[in-house]
Amino acid sequence: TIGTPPAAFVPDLAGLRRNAAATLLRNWRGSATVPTGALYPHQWSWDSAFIAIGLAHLSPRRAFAELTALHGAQWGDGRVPQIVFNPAVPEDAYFPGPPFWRPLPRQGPAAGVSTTGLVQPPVHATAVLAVAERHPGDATDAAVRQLYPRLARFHDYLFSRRRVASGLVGIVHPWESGLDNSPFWDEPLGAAGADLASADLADDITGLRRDLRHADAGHRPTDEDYGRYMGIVAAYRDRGYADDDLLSLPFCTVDPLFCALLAWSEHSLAELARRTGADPGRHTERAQELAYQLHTRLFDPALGCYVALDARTGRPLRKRTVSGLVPLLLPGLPSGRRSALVATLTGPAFGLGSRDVRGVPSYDLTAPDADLHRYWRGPTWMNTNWLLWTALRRQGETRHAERLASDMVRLVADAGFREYFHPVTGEGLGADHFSWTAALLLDVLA
Ligand code: 9WN
Repeated sequence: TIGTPPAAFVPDLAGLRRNAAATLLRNWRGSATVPTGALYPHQWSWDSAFIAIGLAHLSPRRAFAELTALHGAQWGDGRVPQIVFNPAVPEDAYFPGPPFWRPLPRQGPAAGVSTTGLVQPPVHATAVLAVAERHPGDATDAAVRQLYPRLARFHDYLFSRRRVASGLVGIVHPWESGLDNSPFWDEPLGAAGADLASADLADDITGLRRDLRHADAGHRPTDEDYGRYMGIVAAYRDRGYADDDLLSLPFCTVDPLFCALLAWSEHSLAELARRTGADPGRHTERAQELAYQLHTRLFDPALGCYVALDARTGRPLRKRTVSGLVPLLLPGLPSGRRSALVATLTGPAFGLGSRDVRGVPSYDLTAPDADLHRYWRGPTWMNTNWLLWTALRRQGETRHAERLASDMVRLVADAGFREYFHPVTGEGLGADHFSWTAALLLDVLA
């Protein structure tokens, strides 16, 4: 009745935990977990790392199995692929499916294993360490001994083959950032578009896209984005996914989230090395060197966050995106950096703690081109929120961390285990039964 205050929000935490576990079970395919059944019917690299962090609360054996399966598709050159295709799924169930990525080169995966030729943000060593810390024992020691050399080879690949712009590590496709249609990539994609005009772009991109059968077109990247994504892959594929002369590729950028996760995971790798009797020193050194480059080259004091860099032109890509807040995870931030990032996080652009904003949006809410329904251009995502929640706790920002955790719980309690959420209304967007949403909620509720 009028005048009655709304009931206080009391989430059913036991029910949420049960449903999160059920979501992960539903998406398990025998050796790994799909991000969600229809839209993404294969194994994705950074999804599996987040999923393992959640599985650690249910079954450490399964958590290690998830990451072992992923690393079974590691390439000869060390790269851990963005997607491992499930041979039991029809090749046209996901676009672009296996045929588009062929031929895979000699330095690719083992014979009979089908993958893409890209990578995703390296959060895997951190996931392995998280599972290991929660479950000490012989089985964990054996899993760590098995996974450590593979994780180290992946990082070796990134540090040796993907180094661009004085020591920073680059990406060669928006898909490698994990934040595919982030506003960061508008400018470099626009420039690539001109070069790609004559490449083998499909005429009927809409007809080929499978995502549009499972999600609202207004929540997804556009056809124009897809055309460019395909052209950039084609250029990389046609040179055998070779990483020589990266700057001659149509797209080559440096992303703050990618570099911050690599530096963070390199610290995790140092701890995993210690546990296996290997030398942690080289990992710590690499982590510190990369963090130094990130802190000195990518922080934009006027925006109050880190920005990306177009490695081809040397131009900074000056936007406030959630990627630019993720370096808050790193130990040893330069003086004043923590408070600058927290001010941005809690200011009007991201609105953490404000009554009108749910979680941390993927893009600056005050930007004229923010689109609160469309993928990485505004909506709130559980994985980036989990990274920031972790960062806030590590930096001793307990009050903000608690507020973020309660926003995350409430979003899921209201809208379900959705892929992403409207940052103002909390409406669920994209796919449902989304694995990392379930996994990371389990971790927040632990
Ligand atoms: C391309 C699986 C993946 C996530 C990415 C997210 C989305 C794929 C797509 O889904 O990307 O990799 O087809 O749109 O952007 O971060 O890993 O959940």
